[in-house]
Amino acid sequence: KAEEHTACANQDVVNKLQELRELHKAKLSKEDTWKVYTYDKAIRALRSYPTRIRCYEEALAIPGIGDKTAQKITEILQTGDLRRIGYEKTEDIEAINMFQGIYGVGRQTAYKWYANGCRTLDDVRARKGGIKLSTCQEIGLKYYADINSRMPRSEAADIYNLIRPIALQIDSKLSVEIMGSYRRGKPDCGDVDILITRPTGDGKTHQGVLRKLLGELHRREIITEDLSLPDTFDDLELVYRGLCRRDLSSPRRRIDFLTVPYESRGAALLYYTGDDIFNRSLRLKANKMGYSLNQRGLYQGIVRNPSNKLEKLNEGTIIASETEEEILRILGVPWQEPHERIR
Ligand code: DCP
Ligand code: MG
Ligand code: MN
Repeated sequence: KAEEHTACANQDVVNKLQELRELHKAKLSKEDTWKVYTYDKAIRALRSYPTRIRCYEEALAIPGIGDKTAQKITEILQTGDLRRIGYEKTEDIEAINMFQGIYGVGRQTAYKWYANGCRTLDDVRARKGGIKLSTCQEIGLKYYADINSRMPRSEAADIYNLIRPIALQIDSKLSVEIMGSYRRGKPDCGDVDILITRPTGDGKTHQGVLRKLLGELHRREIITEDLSLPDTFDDLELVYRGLCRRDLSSPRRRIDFLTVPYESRGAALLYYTGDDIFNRSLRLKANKMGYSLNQRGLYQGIVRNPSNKLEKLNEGTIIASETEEEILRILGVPWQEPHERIR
């Protein structure tokens, strides 16, 4: 039972609102940020709404949907279209969205390139306006089409099944798992997310494994480009991003690795399974209860600087991290199978 198979009675409405959301997402004003938030909330509400919406009043009665969104929903229901999309879809926004499809290009860079006169990917290739690209961005541009297409689930499985035995050859006690949209059962995946950890017992850790594994995957031409390597391979928690391919005739695919100490396995499973919206709501719930949740664990008693919430004045103590069940139980969230963890 995968995400896409969960029938949504108002899928066409969701699609149009999603399209409008993406257009606002590309803009910079506070108002646009607020609109993205509003549409996210409405889309979430619509996804779990069981029946076809009949009229404006019915839409307005759904928690999370306000007057203006209800009007838009009515327009989509009546005309099959949303005029607002046309108004928002200006040439600059389309170009900026396209530039942001280049790996490593954020909104600021996309705007800068537009201001420098770039309108197409060819303009970017020609470095129009004297723009400069980082190594990552060059790779992102070169494999633009590959990176921006999703792979069938079976291809993600093939890539994982190539990598797992190679990792186990390095250390047979490793736990190597495929996460992200694959674990949620999606029929297509944007990338391959792999979690590596090692049950303790003989005193050894997975330290050093990622470096060896990446070396081996490069040698076998499974990994073709690195996008971001850890600063040092000495830590137990490492993040890697790169490109890989199943075989020489396959497109390049994005691949991510995360390694964590075994005590953090539950928190890492929870984090890396997602989806990102589910994670955000869990973190919010944790914060409201006075806890703090990240990929390492659930913490209690973290004191933050009131004028800079990002600064921790105290590390707090870890109260759960080994299993997903334990973390969800403490948060008072009923158990949800991976395929149910969707926005
Ligand atoms: N994640 C998160 N917040 C982010 C990015 C990621 O919580 N900003 C977590 C939840 C994601 C998981 O990491 O499910 C993997 O990230 P991906 O970007 O690979 O997303 P998915 O695998 O869910 O989807 P896709 O098929 O697009 O890769
Ligand atoms: Mg993924
Ligand atoms: Mn990923």
